[in-house]
Amino acid sequence: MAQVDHSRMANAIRALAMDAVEKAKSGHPGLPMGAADVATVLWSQFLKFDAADPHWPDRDRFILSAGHGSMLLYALLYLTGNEELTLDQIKNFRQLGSKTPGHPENCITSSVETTTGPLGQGVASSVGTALAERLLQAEFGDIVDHYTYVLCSDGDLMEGVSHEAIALAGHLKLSKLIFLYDDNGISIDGPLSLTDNVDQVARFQAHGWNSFRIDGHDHNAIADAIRKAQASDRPTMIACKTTIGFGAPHKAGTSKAHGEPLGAEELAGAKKALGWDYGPFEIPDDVLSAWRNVGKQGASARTDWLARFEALPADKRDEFKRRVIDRKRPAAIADAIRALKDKLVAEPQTIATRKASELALEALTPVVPELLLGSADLTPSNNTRVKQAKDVTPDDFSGRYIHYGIREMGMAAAMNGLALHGGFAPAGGTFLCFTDYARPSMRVAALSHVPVVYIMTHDSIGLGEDGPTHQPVEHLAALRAMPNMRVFRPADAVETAECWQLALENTNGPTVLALSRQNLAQVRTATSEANLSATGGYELIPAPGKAQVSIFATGSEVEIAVAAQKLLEVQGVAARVVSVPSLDLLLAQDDATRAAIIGDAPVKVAVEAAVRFGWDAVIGPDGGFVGMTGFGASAPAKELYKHFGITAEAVADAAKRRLAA
Ligand SMILES: Cc1ncc(C[n+]2csc(CCOP(=O)(O)OP(=O)(O)O)c2C)c(N)n1
Ligand SMILES: [Mg+2]
Repeated sequence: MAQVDHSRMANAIRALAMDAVEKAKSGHPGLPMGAADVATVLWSQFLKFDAADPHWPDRDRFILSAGHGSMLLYALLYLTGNEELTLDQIKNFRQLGSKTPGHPENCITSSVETTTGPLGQGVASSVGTALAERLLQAEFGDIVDHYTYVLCSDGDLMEGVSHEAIALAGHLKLSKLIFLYDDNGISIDGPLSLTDNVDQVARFQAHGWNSFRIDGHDHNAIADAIRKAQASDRPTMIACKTTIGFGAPHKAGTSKAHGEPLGAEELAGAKKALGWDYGPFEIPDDVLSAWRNVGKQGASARTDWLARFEALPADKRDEFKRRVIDRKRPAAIADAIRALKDKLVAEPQTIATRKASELALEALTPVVPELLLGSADLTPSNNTRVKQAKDVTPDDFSGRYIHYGIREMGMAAAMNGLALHGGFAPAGGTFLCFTDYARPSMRVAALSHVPVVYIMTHDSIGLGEDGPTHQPVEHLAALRAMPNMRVFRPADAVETAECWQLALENTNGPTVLALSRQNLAQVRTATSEANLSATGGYELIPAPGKAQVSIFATGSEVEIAVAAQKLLEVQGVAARVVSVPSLDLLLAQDDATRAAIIGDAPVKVAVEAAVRFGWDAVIGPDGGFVGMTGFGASAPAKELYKHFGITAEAVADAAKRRLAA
């Protein structure tokens, strides 16, 4: 077979990127053109993959953190013979229904490892990807043995989350994590010198990485650098000096190459300069077949791997298959939760729901080995650490507890990488208020259907003395507004157990558990086979007779609703209480189910120690709402509830005023 020159292979990427962006009349040609040499060396000489099975569990992961350069990834997938990424898909770049959306989305294109586009997210999630590899190797041995490569840009490294990510990776000595930094000195506004003069190589070294600079167009230098990175005992960042839009006669090296079609003339000039004498989307046979061979290079490694996998003891093999390949949760979750509920009904507990969450985790840990707990430095407050959990350390990856440090977004992004890698159900904690710090990664999880659990404690003014900086008021509404983000706020220990079951059984997206700091009476005192929280809401207390009032409440305010119901009963008003552990899940029920739960009492009142936003869907614009209208204050919790008027009396009054109207 005739050898095809490296630069012709790289030019195939450049040409496809130019042509696809030109046809779509939008997109980013600059990065694929600049990073084509780096990508060609990596994919043709190092990346362990088999295009025939893009989901082979032990493939090297390639994460394009600079998602705007998506055509680089699509070109590589097409050229190497990935069946999903046909030439037609490239021609349909950025069109509705294509496998080639503007930025890579793992839930649209199954061969894309992770959704990127918000700069920094790929860099940060890759820490979880590389960590998953270490953890699984500690558990399953050498059937897990791969690298995680990240192609990142100036923007990725300017984003704050990159700090959290590289600090965590450096601390954990994730030596199989390799960053290829597209060091082109250009961002949208112009040369980087407008805004930044960080010495990135020194910065990474300060974070415990191995890092150095190379010429990103010199394929021998690139190959040497990757070999050095592979041999390192630390994660490695290779700063690859490149020219954005390499080959474009006027736009190369300028921000004009970043994010718009080159235009017919510039495109023709670039092809001429690159010696690429072919029409739009045309790849000459020799180049295509060289790339197709790259796609087949990993076939024998995969066959070997399959043989080693088959030779594993049956229980290990089945467990690996369940967790990493089929990604199914254990059936034993339901039994463990039912047993816990029975125990709680037999011996009711007045405890904070954060403590109830710990009880649920104690029950779940033995039956859900993929559960990977952790906290952003609030372990004793979040109650995330169960007795069984051992810490993960740089020298021992056999543990199941991660101290993420004070890095909320870094944690949430790493959890995305851990879950997407396969093998783990990550669950990480912080205060509910600090979901703001994690939100960009939480949004990526929701958008790209990543099953992770956020253990968010201190969920209202009920946290008390820490005051308004720590008291969430708008967070529940904000999280409920996010599509595919499930939000639970359980009322007691029984509901907390039910919500944990629902969180772990939801493999289609992320879940927030909003948990109280303060103790709550157990309102669920009867045994129930069924998971009552599964419809988002249910009638906790029926009205004595025909209901005149429905009271809706979540979490810590359910006991207030229960007290209000009693007050009203004494005054001759028949009220029912509906517990709503998940408002979003209730609203997502079919019309009949939702209507039955909401009921037809003429007066509706909701109570939640948060803002009203979102509740009108249940109580209507004229319904009564008892909650917060502004920020909280620093004082003991009980005083705050009185001060802000979140009391049983206020709920009963709101109902009576409406009955009288
Ligand atoms: C969080 C976030 N902020 C802003 C953007 C918009 N954006 C896309 S690329 C980019 C910067 C481009 O510079 P660089 O990362 O160096 O990429 P290059 O132009 O070199 O390809 C920006 C600001 C984004 N995608 N994500
Ligand atoms: Mg740049």
